[in-house]
Amino acid sequence: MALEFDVITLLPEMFCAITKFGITGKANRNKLYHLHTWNPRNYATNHYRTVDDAPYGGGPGMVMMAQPLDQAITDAKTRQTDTGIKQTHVIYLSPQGQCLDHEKILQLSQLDSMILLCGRYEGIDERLIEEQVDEEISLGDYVISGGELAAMVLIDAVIRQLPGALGDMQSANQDSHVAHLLEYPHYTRPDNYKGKTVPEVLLSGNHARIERWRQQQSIGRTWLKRPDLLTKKYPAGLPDKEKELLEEFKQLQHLAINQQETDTTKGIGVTK
Ligand code: 4GY
Repeated sequence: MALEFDVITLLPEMFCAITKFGITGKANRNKLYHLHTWNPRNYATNHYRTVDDAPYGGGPGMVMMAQPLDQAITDAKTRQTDTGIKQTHVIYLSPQGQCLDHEKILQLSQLDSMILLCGRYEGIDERLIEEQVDEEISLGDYVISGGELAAMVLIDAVIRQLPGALGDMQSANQDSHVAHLLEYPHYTRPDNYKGKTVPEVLLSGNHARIERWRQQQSIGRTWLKRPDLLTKKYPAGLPDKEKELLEEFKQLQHLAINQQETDTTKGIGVTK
C-alpha cells in the first residue's frame, strides 16, 4: 500500500515542487506515495476567511488560529482512517523539534501515513499544538519562513527510502554501512578538465580496486570533514578494515600535500 502524506498548509501549490519534478515526481506518478493537501483557509468561518489573528499579550506579527487548523487536521485524519490506516501521526515542522537525521528518516519511512502541519507567520496557537501534534521535528537550528519547505525536505528524504523510488541506483547508497558516511568523489568525462585529471584507479577497470578506493574516500572524507559522524557510527572506534583504509588515506593525503608543495616551488601549475 502507498505511503499517505496529508499536509496542512496555507500554500498547497508549493508542493508541486516535489509531486511534479524529479525522483519524487516519478515516485508520485508510479503511485509509491499519495500526497493530499488541506488548506486551513477552507475551514475559516468569517466573511474574509481569516486564519490568523494578533497575538495575546501583544507583539509583532500574527498567529495561526487553532480552529481552522483543528478542522483541517480532523478531516485529514478522517480521510486516512477511511483509507484503512490504523494509526495517524501528526508532525509539526518547527525549530523547536528534534533535529531530522538519517535514523529519523528510516523510522518515518516505516509508517503507513503521516500528517504534516506547516506553520506560517509567527507560529501556531499553542493549544492546537498541545491537542493535535504527536511530534515536533526540526530541519536545523535556523528559522525559515514557513513549514512547507521543511515538510518537503522530510517527504523527499522519506520517499527515497521507499522500495522502487530510486530504481537501479537503490542498492549501493541504501546500504546502512554507506549511509552514515559521506559520499566518495564523483567524476565524469572528460578525463582531463582544465589540466585536472581523474584518479587513475577509476580508469583502471578493476572493480575490486575501485570499490576499495571509494570506500577509502568515504571514510577519509568523513574523517576530514565530519569526524562527528565517524564517532556516531563507530562509538567504540573503527573496525580493523576501516582503520587500515583510513591510515592509508592519511598517508596518501600527506603525499598529495608534499607533492603540491613541490609543484609550487618548481612553478608547476602556478599561474601568475
Ligand atoms: N527550522 N525546521 C523549521 C522552521 C518555520 C513560523 C513555525 C525548521 O522545521 N521547520 O523554521 N519553520 C516556522 C515558521 C511557524 C515554523
